[in-house]
Amino acid sequence: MGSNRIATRILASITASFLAVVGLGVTASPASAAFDGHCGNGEFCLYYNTNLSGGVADFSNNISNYAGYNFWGTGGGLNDNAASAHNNGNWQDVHLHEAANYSGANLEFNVGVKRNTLGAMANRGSSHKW
Ligand SMILES: [Ca+2]
Ligand SMILES: [Ca+2]
Repeated sequence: MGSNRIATRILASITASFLAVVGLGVTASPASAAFDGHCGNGEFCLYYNTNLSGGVADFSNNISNYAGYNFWGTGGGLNDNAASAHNNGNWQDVHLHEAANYSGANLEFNVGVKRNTLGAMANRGSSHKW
C-alpha cells in the first residue's frame, strides 16, 4: 500500500512535469518569435536608426506604451527613440502614435510599407496599434 502510494505520487509528478513542458512550448514559441530581433512576417518593426538600421524592436501585437521596452538585444529604450519603421504585417494598417495609449499625432503605415525616416514622428513614437 505504502509503495503503491509513492509510485502513484511519482507518476503524477512526472505527468505534471511533462504537461508543464508541453504547455511552455506551446505558449513560449509565438511570443519569442515576435520579439527576437528579426522583422518577421506579420510584425511591426521599429528601428533605432534611419533606413531600417540599428537596433530593432519587432512586435506582432499592439503596444500601448513603449516605456519599459528596449530595442532587441540592447539597453537602448524604445520610447521616443525610433527613427524608421516597417509594417511587415499582412492584413491591416498600423498607426504609430506620438503618445502612449494610441493618442496624440499618428503616422499611418499601410500593409508592407517601409519608412526610412519618420518625419515629424522621428524619435517621438510611444505606442502603435493595428
Ligand atoms: Ca520577430
Ligand atoms: Ca512620445
